[in-house]
Amino acid sequence: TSGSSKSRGALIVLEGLDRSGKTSQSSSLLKYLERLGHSAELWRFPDRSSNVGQMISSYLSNKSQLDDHTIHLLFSANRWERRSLMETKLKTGTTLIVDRYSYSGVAFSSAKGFGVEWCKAPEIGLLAPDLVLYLDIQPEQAAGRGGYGSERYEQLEFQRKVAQCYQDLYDASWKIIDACQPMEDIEKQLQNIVLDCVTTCQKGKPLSNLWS
Ligand code: NYM
Repeated sequence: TSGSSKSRGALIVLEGLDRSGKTSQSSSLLKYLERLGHSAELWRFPDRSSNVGQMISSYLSNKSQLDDHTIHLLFSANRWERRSLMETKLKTGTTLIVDRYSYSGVAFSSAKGFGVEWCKAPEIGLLAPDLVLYLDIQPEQAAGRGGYGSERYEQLEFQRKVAQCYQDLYDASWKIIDACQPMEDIEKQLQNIVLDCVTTCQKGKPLSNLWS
């Protein structure tokens, strides 16, 4: 029941191409859950605040070069260094809205040509999300949204490959949301799905690990 100290929080992940609206929708979801009185936090990966995160950040802004395998493993390490805190938060009843997770790791690296199984391997044992929300947008439309910044990967040709890799990762449990609808419509759809998930987790759905 709501308010029970034993009920756990939900692990909710937003995925999508660059400029698909994940970041705005994540903050909007956080406010929504807080308005309803839920304990919730907004997380994002890469988490640029750690030492590993700073290496990633410097790579993304083209201030450093790294071997493609190395950066893949750093993204994964950046999730591993938050795993235990993530579990504690969830078990103590805080819902986490997470802007990008292992699926970004796999989609962006397999878009470089790595095998999906190789990409997934370092993610095995991280917490499995209770819900994956995919903000679906055509790469061309995303590119037209105020343009990409100067970060690595923010190029149409590459985003097309990433879109294909995301498609290869989809399973029936993902909620695919058309990211080209008016923002308020997207918000409403996400709110309904998320509330449902939060309730299911409160009722005792067990936590599990990737990659199943
Ligand atoms: N990215 C993100 C990866 O390549 N692998 C990962 O594991 C994660 C979490 O980093 N273009 C890429 C996707 C983005 C970039 O993300 C930075 P953001 O959401 O722009 O900070």
